[in-house]
Amino acid sequence: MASAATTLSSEPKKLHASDISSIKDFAELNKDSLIPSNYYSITEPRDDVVDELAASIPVIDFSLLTSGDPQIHSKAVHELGKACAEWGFFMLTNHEISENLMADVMKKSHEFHGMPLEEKEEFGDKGPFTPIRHGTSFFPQAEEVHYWRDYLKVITFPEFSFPHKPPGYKEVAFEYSRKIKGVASNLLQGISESLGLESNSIIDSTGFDSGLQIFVVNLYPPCPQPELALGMPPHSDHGFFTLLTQNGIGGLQVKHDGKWVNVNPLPKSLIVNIGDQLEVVSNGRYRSVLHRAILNNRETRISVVLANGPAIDKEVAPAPKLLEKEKSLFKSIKYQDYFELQQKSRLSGKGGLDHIRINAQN
Ligand SMILES: O=C(O)CCC(=O)C(=O)O
Repeated sequence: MASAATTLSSEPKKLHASDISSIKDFAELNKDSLIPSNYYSITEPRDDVVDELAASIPVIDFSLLTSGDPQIHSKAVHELGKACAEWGFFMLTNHEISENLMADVMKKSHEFHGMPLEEKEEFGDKGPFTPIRHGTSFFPQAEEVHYWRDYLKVITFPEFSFPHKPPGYKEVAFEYSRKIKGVASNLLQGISESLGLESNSIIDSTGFDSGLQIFVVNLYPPCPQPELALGMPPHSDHGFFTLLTQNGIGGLQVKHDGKWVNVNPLPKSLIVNIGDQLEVVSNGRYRSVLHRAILNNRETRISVVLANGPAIDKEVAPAPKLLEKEKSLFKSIKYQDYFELQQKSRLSGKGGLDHIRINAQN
């Protein structure tokens, strides 16, 4: 069995990710080596990336969305709907989550991944519904190609779980998870209104108040050949939307009009991307956005990503009011079943949604 201390020769070798428990440890020991050939995951040409569009990424001001002034509120709802329809992606400013809390979450997340592997062994990934999972790549045992990231994934809602170390992590994570849930709830109300539905319509029909929240902490170590590998492949997220913050190091790209756009978040903002369940309830009006994580060869990148979705036992379908004048584009499916489906097909873009799409001919 190859250990993290394996030294690569000048020829790229194939190295099974199940033999690497942490790409961070592997990268630290193999700084100047070629990466294993089964980490080659960039298949599209680099000129698919456009920088001109980065400045056009929509910005939503949370304080306007939650304003008590009906005019200000409805203008913000309109902007939110436009961002969801045109990009499926936006930056959220003035969201009321303190800078200190965000900094604490990032610091503790760094400390978690920095602990020796033996300290993290008890959290080893044992499957999608295990409350706490630490691992590398996405699902190494089932992949042909692996991804240059380590992760911690924790179910933080409806029940809160969290690693008991490093000290203080659980406490800041609890506070952050609850604050994000509040922001997500307000966003979902605004999104309902933007679709012409009652403010609480999606929240009530999908059991959002006891909905699944997954707290993901991705670590992407420097990669000696960032032009060949990815931290995460193009994918959409399974829930309603995901709120992301990072440690100041770029790497997220979103697909817009067929091109990859680099995301350079505004200071203190949260990055929000629309997930598959919102595409379903909005009957395709708000499409989930493809995104991926690219790498660099200098600095470690950390992203803290909170996915917020329906209650796992709820059947999710397009909102009935939207179907008064149009055909349903999706079959209804229990969120738990969708989540499992999406985990299996995640590495193929929006493969999860393809399973429940109703063909136009039907
Ligand atoms: O780290 C990033 O920028 C992307 C993370 C992501 O897409 C995910 O965790 O699903």
